[in-house]
Amino acid sequence: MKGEVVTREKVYGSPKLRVPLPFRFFCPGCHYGVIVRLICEVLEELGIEGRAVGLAGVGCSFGPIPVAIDIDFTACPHGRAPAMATAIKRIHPEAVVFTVQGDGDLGAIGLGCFMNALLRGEKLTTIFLNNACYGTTGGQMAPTTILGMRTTTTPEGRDPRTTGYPLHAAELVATMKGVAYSARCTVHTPGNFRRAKKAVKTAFQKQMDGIGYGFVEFLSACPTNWRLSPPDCLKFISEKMITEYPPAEFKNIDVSELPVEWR
Ligand SMILES: Cc1ncc(C[n+]2csc(CCOP(=O)(O)OP(=O)(O)O)c2C)c(N)n1
Ligand code: SF4
Repeated sequence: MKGEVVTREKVYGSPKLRVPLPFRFFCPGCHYGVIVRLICEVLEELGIEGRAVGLAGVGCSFGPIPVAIDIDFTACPHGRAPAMATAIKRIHPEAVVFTVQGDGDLGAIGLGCFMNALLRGEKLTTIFLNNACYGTTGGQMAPTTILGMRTTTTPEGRDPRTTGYPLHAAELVATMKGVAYSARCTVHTPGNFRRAKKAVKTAFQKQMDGIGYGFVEFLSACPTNWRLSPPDCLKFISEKMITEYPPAEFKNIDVSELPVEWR
């Protein structure tokens, strides 16, 4: 009726851990903000705000993410988040320690550091941000750039004869014995957001249960360097990225499936 004031129950709001930041921290249409929200929701739902420790790699996550999530969070030298996370976890085994790393940070400069943390079977969780380029420095080719994709260093499109083949991190991680969980997700639709939340929760749970490393790869839009509008980025993810990088759970084991010597 005209003039009637309708009050509605609030059913969805910002997570308490999500520190409101000015828009300029991420470009419009970047999925990093969505992933930050997802991490906050998971930490709150697991009730681990007080013992979670985050470590961000160098990249677009470096500045904003440690201040956007209201927990103990620091940034690391390029590619070295798994080493810093290892030290923190071993000194404070009760802490729930996780890294947030881009594909340049984890898959290029930090690949050795990451691989060794996996080989050691550290009880850590890693959120891997795959936007198929180096976002911060101007959109250069990353190990995850898909074949034929134009970047500032592959202006004719990535050619495997000169730059090799893309890194399939979630599949690779799943082959390693110290790993308890490995999945690839996207946040480009609400349904995928929900599935991704479940994956991140499981990856944290594996660490909390002392089973092993938990890893979640995210396909993430970078409108600025892909030179696409935010809606076209969603199309690019659903038509191109997902073909190269299918979202799936590649490993999910419990204690009974660990190698005998590991239990
Ligand atoms: C030791 C070192 N080498 C190079 C750089 C320059 N650098 C800063 S960010 C970056 C790329 C980060 O790309 P990615 O990990 O994909 O993260 P994104 O920016 O896409 O989030 C590079 C090479 C640096 N800061 N430190
Ligand atoms: S450059 Fe790309 S990854 Fe970085 S904030 Fe902008 S859209 Fe996001």
